Amino acid sequence: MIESVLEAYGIKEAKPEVFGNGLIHRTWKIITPGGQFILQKIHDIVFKRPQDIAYNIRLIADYLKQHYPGYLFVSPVPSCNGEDIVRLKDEGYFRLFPFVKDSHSKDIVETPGQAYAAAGQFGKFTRLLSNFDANKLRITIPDFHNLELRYRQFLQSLKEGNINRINESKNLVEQLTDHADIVTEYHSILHDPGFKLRVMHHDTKISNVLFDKNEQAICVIDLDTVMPGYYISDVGDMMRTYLSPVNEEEKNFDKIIVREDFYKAIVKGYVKEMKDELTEAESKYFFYAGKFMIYMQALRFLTDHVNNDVYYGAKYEGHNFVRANNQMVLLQRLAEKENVLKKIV
Ligand code: GN1
Ligand code: MG
Repeated sequence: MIESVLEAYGIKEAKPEVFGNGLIHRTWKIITPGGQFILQKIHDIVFKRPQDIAYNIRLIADYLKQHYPGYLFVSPVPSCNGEDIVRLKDEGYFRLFPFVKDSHSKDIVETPGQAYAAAGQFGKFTRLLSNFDANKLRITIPDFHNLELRYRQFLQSLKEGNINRINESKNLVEQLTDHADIVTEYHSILHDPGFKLRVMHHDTKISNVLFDKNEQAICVIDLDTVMPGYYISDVGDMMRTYLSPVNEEEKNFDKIIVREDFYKAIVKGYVKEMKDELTEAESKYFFYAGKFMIYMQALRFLTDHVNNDVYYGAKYEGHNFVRANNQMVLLQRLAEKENVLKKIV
């Protein structure tokens, strides 16, 4: 399969290696005598119109090239036919990126400096696109971070999902419904004119930032979910994934802690880039951003568990249940620090 894809790019001799650990796409590093690449197979059940991803990336690439020619933006390599995305019959959609020389990504945030640098990169991305009309972008996943919908899907799964799993999840279901005020608050944001619809990345985990040899953050990658959205999505997902030294896969929940210095680093790094952009209303929602994203991820994991893991898949029995409980614990750890953390902004 990979060979036929690479043929479309005129690449003959190549050594593919499985790369990264995203939950949705499959990714390979392709080493050829002429250079290194990243090949991705787009998950076309999740992204129903892969062409829309290519369209968005092209639009943004052109805008940035015109207005900020010095900004490093990783665009797909065109195929021999000049396409940004290649479709193989019966196999699906693929795209190829250049592998940025001497770059590496990280799976865990080890220092506040890294959190600061990453937050700066995501803030900069949105800032540079602040005069670009976000509504020109195509919606690659409808309602992706619509918390009201995620909550409804969660309630729906409790009616139609796997009965045994629902019964076993009673405790967590109760905790999640107890926090439904997070959904109510989201509703008020939607109707608050102080909140601007901006170009958001929507997947700000640390592995979506490239670092160079000197550990400087150089750019953001994985632009499939770049869509119009609210800044709480990006800031919140950084909190969800940088605050704790362990991620959603951790089964020993004692290891889940919220590191204040990392919180501070996220806020500082983001604000450094976005201070002139954020409205007064938005600036009050940093802490909420963390709650919003952690809560939504807990809902999504439990919904998927109850729906027999159709979306995220599971490597072992109860995998998404562990992930959901993990995120719920993280939400509690965050809530415990509310007073301290709110002083930081
Ligand atoms: C998915 O595929 P990956 O790992 O980049 C998901 C994110 C979740 C994340 C949780 C399109 O991202 O929304 O936050 O898993 N992406 C999609 O790890 O659903
Ligand atoms: Mg992603």
